[in-house]
Amino acid sequence: MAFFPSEDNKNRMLRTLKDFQSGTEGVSQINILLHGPIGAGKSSFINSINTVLQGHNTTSALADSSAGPSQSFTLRFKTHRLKKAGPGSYYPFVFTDIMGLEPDKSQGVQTKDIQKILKGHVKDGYTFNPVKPIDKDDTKYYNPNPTLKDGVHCLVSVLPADKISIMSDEVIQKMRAVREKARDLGIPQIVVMSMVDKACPLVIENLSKIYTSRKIKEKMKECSDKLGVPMNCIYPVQNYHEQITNDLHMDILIFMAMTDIVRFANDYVEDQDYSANHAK
Ligand SMILES: Nc1nc2c(ncn2[C@@H]2O[C@H](COP(=O)(O)OP(=O)(O)OP(=O)(O)O)[C@@H](O)[C@H]2O)c(=O)[nH]1
Ligand SMILES: [Mg+2]
Repeated sequence: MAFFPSEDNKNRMLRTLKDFQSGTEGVSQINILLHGPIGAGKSSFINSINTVLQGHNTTSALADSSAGPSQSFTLRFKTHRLKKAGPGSYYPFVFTDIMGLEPDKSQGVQTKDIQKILKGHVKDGYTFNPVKPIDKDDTKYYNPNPTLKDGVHCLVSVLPADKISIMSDEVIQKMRAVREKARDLGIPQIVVMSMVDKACPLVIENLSKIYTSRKIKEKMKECSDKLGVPMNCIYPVQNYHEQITNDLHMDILIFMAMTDIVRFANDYVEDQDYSANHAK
């Protein structure tokens, strides 16, 4: 890897994110959707981005440590904006952290709901009904005519490195179905592989070992095979969850994922906008 994890590199990525602005008319913010199994670290990833941008620990997306392993904490379709310095100022990207995907049909968000979210049909604040997807009759939360600004601009699949091997086929199938839908719509996607600290004993002691750890490579390969994505779309991270102070390597890994998410999403929005304007 030609990349060298230094403060300089970190600050460069921080600057890129701080300066980012959507250049597309009518689309003032980038919509990022996180999906993945229950407890994969989706909420923690949003908190971690907030932490690296602020430079100190935060808890905006409310990662929950008390929820049991089979009960998803995030039930509502809620978008999270990240605060910038200055009153009322926010970063021009928003995250939606949806309820975890469950193998059992009666639990977790339905694939059909996610497909509607991708297209921008579902409005902020909707509460998922695990036994019934949203439909047109829901006048409060269903948007029948979404435009580019309403849809998802990047799909982020979150997989926990320590549990990839034991994930059920049903969950993998659900994730693949969502990914395929996103692909059909041309939406860019990346995979965030969380919990790297739990997957490799060398990394637990010293996160800088992540760049050379064979175990982490193996786990990335497993993600790649199971979800059918190339290795270069997989970003290993350790989320902030109990650390009080910022760590250079944690920051760098989170920034590497985030700068690419924003870049891919922005390219997608520009391309869609260009195609729409030239089809007229
Ligand atoms: N060791 C470690 N723990 C993590 C990491 N990321 C998240 N956690 C912990 O894992 C648990 C689940 O994380 P969440 O962020 O709530 O997971 P989620 O995907 O939002 O879960 P649901 O909303 O229930 O689907 C929490 O107790 C987190 O503190 C990580 O990278 N390493
Ligand atoms: Mg959550």
